[in-house]
This record gives sequence, structure tokens and C-alpha cells, in this order.
Amino acid sequence: MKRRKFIERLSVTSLGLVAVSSTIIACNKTVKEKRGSTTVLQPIRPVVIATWNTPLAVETAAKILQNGGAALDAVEQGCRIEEANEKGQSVGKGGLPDREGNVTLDACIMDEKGNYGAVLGVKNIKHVISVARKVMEDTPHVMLVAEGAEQFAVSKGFEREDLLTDSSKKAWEQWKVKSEYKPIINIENHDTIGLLAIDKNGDISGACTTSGLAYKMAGRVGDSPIIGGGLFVDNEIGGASATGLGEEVLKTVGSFLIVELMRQGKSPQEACEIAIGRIVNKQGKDFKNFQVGYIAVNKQGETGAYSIHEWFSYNLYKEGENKNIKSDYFNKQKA
Ligand code: SD4
Repeated sequence: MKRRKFIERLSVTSLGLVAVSSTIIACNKTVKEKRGSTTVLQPIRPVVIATWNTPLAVETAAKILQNGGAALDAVEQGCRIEEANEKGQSVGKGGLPDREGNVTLDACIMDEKGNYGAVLGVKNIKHVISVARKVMEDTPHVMLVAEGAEQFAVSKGFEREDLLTDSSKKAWEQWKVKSEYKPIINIENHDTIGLLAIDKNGDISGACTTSGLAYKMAGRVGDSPIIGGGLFVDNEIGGASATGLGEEVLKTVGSFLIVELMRQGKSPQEACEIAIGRIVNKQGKDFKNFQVGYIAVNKQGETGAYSIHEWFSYNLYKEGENKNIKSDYFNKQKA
């Protein structure tokens, strides 16, 4: 973090002064400035950040944290809100199906100890984020796929249900008329939820859940459930999550890249911008056809977000306020 930013957030104790020339000692949880009396940087906590316009999910997570709950519970419960929201056509029940008309869900979760659990290509189970948590906590594995994941979920008491809603079925039937398969993601309208939280203890967790690309090939999995792709958390440093065309996120291991950039001293905002730059530089002009958006938070509670195109937004809970914020973006040229 830049020295100037440290100084801006220093809470001054008895002297009522901030001495720019004095020594700053950084450690994981606080930063202390010593000059006779001690001045302590207060990290911002709790913090919740989530992709897209997801106020209810963020509010749900924030309430858990305000009551002293763990970041892991907050991110899981926040994701469950979107999984149950049938109007969201990219997550959980009501998600758009693959080309065969099957809704298949992907999710992953990561806790403050670096544990990780994921499920890929799961049918008939709505709350896949909770299944991912069970994989993390109740099995010696990190990933379960398709039927195996579904059977595991049922063995843990999850109920099977039809995830295809009338409106998603209708949309799929309309798509079938032309069956045009373009493995691109539109720029304006998708809403995979990636959610990162820091609790009052300063512990960071993250979660990500999606139905993936609409009308994808059967068996296709994107970045969302893949560690380092759609999500990465390192409790010493921070966390990052992605939305958009998963193939491009995976090729650059986007969320891991952002956390590693923060480890090297970049702010969350700088790290998100560099990670988007990596995709854009690799794709040349093709980046005009797809969207990727990133969110990030560091251990101090600073946040960042950046996307290729306009129309990416995120919800941020910080210092008691939950706001939807338009992300800055790379492609400022009007089409
Ligand atoms: C995927 N990243 O499966 C996901 C799609 C997405 O909002 O973000 N949709 O590639």
C-alpha cells in the first residue's frame, strides 16, 4: 500500500498529530506509527464486495459479519441469495441451460486457512455453494463433478429439484430456433456472483457460483469453480473474483494473478487493471466481443474493480454502507 494512503487512514491517538517523517511498522493486522505516542492504522472491517448488482446478497453477508460471524458463513449465505433468486438467469435456479436444455451449476468456496471446495457441472441441486463447502469440510478432496457431486449432495441432505424455470425454458426454446452457438458472453447482461468478505477478526473468505455460459456445450465448465480462476483467497494478502467469459479468465489465471500482484505491493485497483490488461493484450482486437470483470479486496479492506467494457458493477459494503458502484473499465471507445 502506498505510504500516502497509510497516512490518510491513520487514526491519531493522544498527540492528535500525524508525523509523516516517523517510522511506520507494517504487520498483518495493523500499521503502527511511533513518535512518542502510538498511532494505529485501523484496517477497514467488516467488508463485503460482490460482482454485479447484488444488494441483497451483500446485505445478507454484511449482517452476518456485523453480528460477529465468520467471513466463510457470510460468503456462503450471500451466494445462496442469488442461487435462490429465480430471476437471475446466470446463477442457481432459473439459470439458463446448456444446449441440451440442462441447467448445470458450478461453484467454489475458499476459507481463511486456504482450504478450497468446488463442484462442477451439477444438475438438480440449487445451493451448489453449500455443496462446495461440504466438499471442502467433509471430504478429503477439493472438487467433485456432475453425477458424483449430485450424489454427494443428496447424501448430505440436499434436495433434488428442477432448476429450469418457465422463463429460462422459454428463452432456451427461442434460442433453439436458430441454435446459433457462439461461445461468447455478452457485454451487458450476466450475473455470476463472486463474493469476498473480511470479518471482524480480519479473516478473508470468498465464494463464487454460476450456471456458466448460456447454451454452453454439455460438459463445459468455465472459471467460476476453478481455484485461481474465478476465485482466489490468501488470508495474508486478500482475495479476488471474476465474472465474464471464463475461458479468458482461466487462460490468465486471473484471480490468482490479482492476489499475487497485491502480494507484490499493488493496490486491489491496480491489480485488477493489470489482470484485465493481460487479457486484452493477449486477445488483440477480439476483446471487443466479450466481457470480463474483476473484484478484489486486500487485507487492509481496500477494494478494487475493473472490467474490459462498461456495464460491470459491483456491490460494496464498507463502513456501514451497501452501495452498487459502476466499475471503471478498459474499453473507453464507443462502439
Ligand atoms: C463462466 N464466468 O462460466 C462464468 C460466466 C459468468 O456471469 O460470469 N456469467 O465462464
